[in-house]
Amino acid sequence: MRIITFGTFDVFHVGHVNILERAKLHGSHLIVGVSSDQLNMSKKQRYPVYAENDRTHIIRSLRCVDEVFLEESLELKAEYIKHYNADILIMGDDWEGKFDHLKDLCEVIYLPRTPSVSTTEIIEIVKTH
Ligand code: C2G
Repeated sequence: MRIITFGTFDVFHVGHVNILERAKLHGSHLIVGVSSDQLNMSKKQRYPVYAENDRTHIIRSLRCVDEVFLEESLELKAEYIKHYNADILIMGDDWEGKFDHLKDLCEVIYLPRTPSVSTTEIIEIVKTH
């Protein structure tokens, strides 16, 4: 089974590694679409802390990850799923229901997020230290 997942993975943390490792358990090949800097700018009105080349480099270095590409637009999920021949789309449950329209293309699974860790919170902690 070929698994695909998406994310910014900015200021990489244990919640990110948990979802990638758990996603990999559903198949044999894990493909990760890393959101581009430009996509983040349009989505969150700010650039990520780590630039896209560094974020893709980190994700590519993980043992559980087989393939990495840059996600240029949120609207291209169907195209990415077809292009990479994915059987299952896996996302954290903060996206619950958001990708159900892709169920005619592949299986869609939402996994529970790791509690109490987020990039926003890490940035706040670092700021106040
Ligand atoms: N995640 C998690 N637990 C956390 C934090 C994040 O399981 N404590 C998961 C999210 O649910 C997501 C993945 O890690 O599946 C990446 O999270 P983000 O980098 O926050 O991704 P996001 O900015 O939501 O980008 O096309 C969709 C977007 O690219 C997703």
